[in-house]
Amino acid sequence: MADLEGHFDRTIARDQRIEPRDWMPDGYRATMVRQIAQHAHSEIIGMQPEGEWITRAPSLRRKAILLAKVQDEAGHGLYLYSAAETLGADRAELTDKLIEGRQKYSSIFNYPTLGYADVGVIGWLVDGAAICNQVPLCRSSYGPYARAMIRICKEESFHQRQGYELLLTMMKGTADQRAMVQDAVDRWWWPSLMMFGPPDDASPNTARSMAWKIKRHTNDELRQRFVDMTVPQAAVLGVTLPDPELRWNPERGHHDFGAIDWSELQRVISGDGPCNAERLARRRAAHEDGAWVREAAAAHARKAAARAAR
Ligand code: FAQ
Repeated sequence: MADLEGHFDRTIARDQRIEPRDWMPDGYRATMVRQIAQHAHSEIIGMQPEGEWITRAPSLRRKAILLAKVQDEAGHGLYLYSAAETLGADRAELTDKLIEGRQKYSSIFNYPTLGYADVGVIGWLVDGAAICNQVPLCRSSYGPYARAMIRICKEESFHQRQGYELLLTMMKGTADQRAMVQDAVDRWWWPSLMMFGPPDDASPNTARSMAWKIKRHTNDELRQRFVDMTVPQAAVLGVTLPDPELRWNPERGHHDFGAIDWSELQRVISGDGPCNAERLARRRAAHEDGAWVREAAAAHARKAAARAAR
C-alpha cells in the first residue's frame, strides 16, 4: 500500500499521467468521477439552449453550422462518459443521477436563448470560457481525461470561431441586428463569468484538485484570463460589456471588473435558475423516449454474442 501510494505521489510530482489501472486514492477517484460526470452532463444538457434554434436558423449555411456544433457537443458528452467509465463509474447510473437532480451540470445552460444572436454569443462567450477552462485540463493528471480534452478543445475552438463570425456578420447588418447582439451580450456576460465557479476563497475543491494536478489554475485565475482575453474581442466586435467597473489596471497588468452576484450562482446551481426545470424535464423525456433503442441495442448485442459463441 505504501508503495502504491508512493508510486501515485511520484507520478503526480513528475507531471506524469495516472492511468485507469494505476492505484489511486479513493478521494482522487471520486473527484475525477465528479468532475468528469459534471462535465459530461454539461455537454449533453448544453445541447438544448442552441438546439432549440436549429429549426429556426436564418439560412441553410447557419443551420448546417449549428447542427454540426450541437452534434459535436453530443460527441463530447459521450467521450466524457467513456472517460468516467475508465474509473469504474456506470454510465446508466450517472444519467440517473443527472435526471434525478443528484449530480450537477454547468450553471450556464440554465439561461434561455431568446434570439439567434444568443447562438453567436454562446459560441463567443460560453465556448470562449470553456476553452479558457479546458485548455489547461489537457495537462490534467488523469490520462483519459487529459487526452479527451485535447480533442474536445480543438472542436471548442471551431465553436468559438463560428460564434464570433456570426456576431461579426450581425454587427455589420441592421441597427436591429446590432441591438440583438448587444442585448444577448448583456444577458450572457455575467453568467459566463460564473462558469468558472465560486471565488477561490469559497471553492471547497480547488486546493485538493490543484495538489493532485487535476486543476492547473484556480477559478479566479481562469476567470481573470477570460476577462483579459475577451475585452479586446468585444472592442473589435463593437459591443459594450455590461460592467461599468471594467477597466485596464496597469499596475496589475489585468482588467479590473465589477462584483459578481454569487447569490445568483448559488441559486442556479441549487436548481432555481430560469430554465433548470425545463432542461431536466427535457433530458428526462429524451431518456424515456430512448428506452426502446437501449433495449434493442442490448438485445442485438446478446444475439450477436450468442451467434459468436456457437
Ligand atoms: N455550474 O469547489 P468548486 C461546456 C460546483 S463547458 C455548476 O470550485 P471544482 C462546453 C462544483 O462542481 C461547461 N456547478 O468545484 C459547451 C462543486 O460542486 P460539488 C462544463 C458549479 O470542481 C459550451 C461546487 O460548485 N465545463 O460544457 C459551477 O473544483 C457550449 C464547488 O465549486 C466543465 O465542467 C458552475 N458554473 O471547480 C457545451 C469543465 N462552478 O460537486 C455546450 C471541467 C462550480 O463539490 C455549449 N470542470 N460548481 O458539489 C471544472 O473545471 C471544475 O469542475 C469547475 C468547478 C471549474 C467547473
